[in-house]
Amino acid sequence: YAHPGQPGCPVRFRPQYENFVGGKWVPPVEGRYLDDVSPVDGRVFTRVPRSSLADVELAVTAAHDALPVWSSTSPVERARLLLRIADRLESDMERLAVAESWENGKPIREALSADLPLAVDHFRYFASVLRAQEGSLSQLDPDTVAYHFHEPIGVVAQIIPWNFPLLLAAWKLAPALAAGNCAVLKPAEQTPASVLLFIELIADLLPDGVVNVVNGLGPETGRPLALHPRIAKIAFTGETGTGQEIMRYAAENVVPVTLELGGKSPNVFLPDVFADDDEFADKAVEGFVMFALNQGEVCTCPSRALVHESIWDEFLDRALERTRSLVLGDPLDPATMVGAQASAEQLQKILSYLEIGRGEGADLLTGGEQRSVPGLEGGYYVEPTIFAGRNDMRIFQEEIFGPVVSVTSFSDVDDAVRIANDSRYGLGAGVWTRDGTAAYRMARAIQAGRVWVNCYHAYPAHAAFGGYKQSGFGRETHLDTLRHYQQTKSVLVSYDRKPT
Ligand code: TXE
Repeated sequence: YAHPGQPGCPVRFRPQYENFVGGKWVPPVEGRYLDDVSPVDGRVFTRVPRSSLADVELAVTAAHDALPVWSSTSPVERARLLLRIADRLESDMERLAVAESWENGKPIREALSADLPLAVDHFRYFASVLRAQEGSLSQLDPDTVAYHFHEPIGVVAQIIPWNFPLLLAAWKLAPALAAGNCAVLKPAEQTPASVLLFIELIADLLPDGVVNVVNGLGPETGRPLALHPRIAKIAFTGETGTGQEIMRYAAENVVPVTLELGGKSPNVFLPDVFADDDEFADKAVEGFVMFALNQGEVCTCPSRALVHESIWDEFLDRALERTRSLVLGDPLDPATMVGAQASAEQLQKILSYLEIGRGEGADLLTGGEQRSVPGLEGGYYVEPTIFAGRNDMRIFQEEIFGPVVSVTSFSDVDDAVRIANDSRYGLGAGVWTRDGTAAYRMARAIQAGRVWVNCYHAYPAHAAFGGYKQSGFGRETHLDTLRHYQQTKSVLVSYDRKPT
């Protein structure tokens, strides 16, 4: 693929974007903008509003203006809109994938095969669950019933990070709209443009004010949005520390929150991985190198690998060989498997953890350095890195959010569960074995919202996703999500003719 600005590239970014408020593109009230830098080459390629409370105010008002009509549309009508959004997105996947790759640094092969198709399916999934959802009725005595209705919650604030800009916009918007809410979405300041291209693509389908987008920094735009007294719910994905702040804001207005936060997910390899089936062994090694998917900038990154002591040497030999064969380079080259880290700050954070790992005595088995890609010298590239060490080291306990895996060994299933659970986080986990009993025991004992058995990094709609412990709460990509965007109204009716 050509880079934006080069002949043949399907994406042309505007030099400047605006907020999307009440169905219109609206400049920021204070007239300030932020540069948007591509991590591929470290250069500014567009700019977006640096919004303030005044912009948030406009967006929340526009959403409230749209709410009475939108919240009373029929499920059929809302489902139809979601399906049209999905079709529109699908018809322009290549352009959006290139935009996302350029802005976030992820390999185009991943954007095309995962981010975009999953986003499309997400809208279709929520169109379906909406149509299938029913209320309920309780008969309290022969003459008294309680009807339960799922009502929209109102205007929702949705704050998303930069690692999966389009997919996470879909994860947030699809259930919110399905449930009959209006949304004010704040993209991450590092990756607003791909979300804005998506909104531009579907703008004519959306009734004015149903979806609004305000751009800007967390404290200047996200904070006033989350603190706004007319917001009825906050959905947030990002760092655990920011999630704690969001809960404090929500407490001000007593509104519900769903949080999808950080992780330090264990990926456990049992002794039978190399038993006799080479295909399975290859699959397990592929599962190990998933730590480099999306450059490790995934909340469920399998950043701790737990390898049974009996297979330690053989497993690491194969894992090292496979890791060294990962192709790092220009994200828009379809051969690239590891692209650029999303921002200069993230690059610095990862490099500092490479130093921390060395400093605390972990064995650096491969990688460990920043890389320069010819022709893209300003970009942010880091070698896939494997450390061996102990679970009490910082590189095993803290979220690095880069292509870095920390490996340790275990003696039996109980030991593996103990190590896996020795973490403040509980988002994802992987278990690799042909032993069904061991897999079941481990999957049930590991404190994580999603355990993959003999697979990893699959995020289909129709399987609930979310955290235990400090990885947050609430579930996405599932019918459960619809419930987070609804209130239950019970109408208790007496049909008794006798006077009470
Ligand atoms: O996250 P933030 P950052 C982790 C990862 C990464 C670290 C920092 O370890 O290195 O977090 O990334 C908005 N009020 N994850 O700083 O700050 C912000 O503008 C309201 C894990 O980018 O949480 C952005 O839109 N909003 C994670 C969003 O919150 C605020 C994905 C996320 O930014 C705010 C990303 C505030 N006070 C990073 N401060 C995951 N779980 O996938 C910031 N924001």
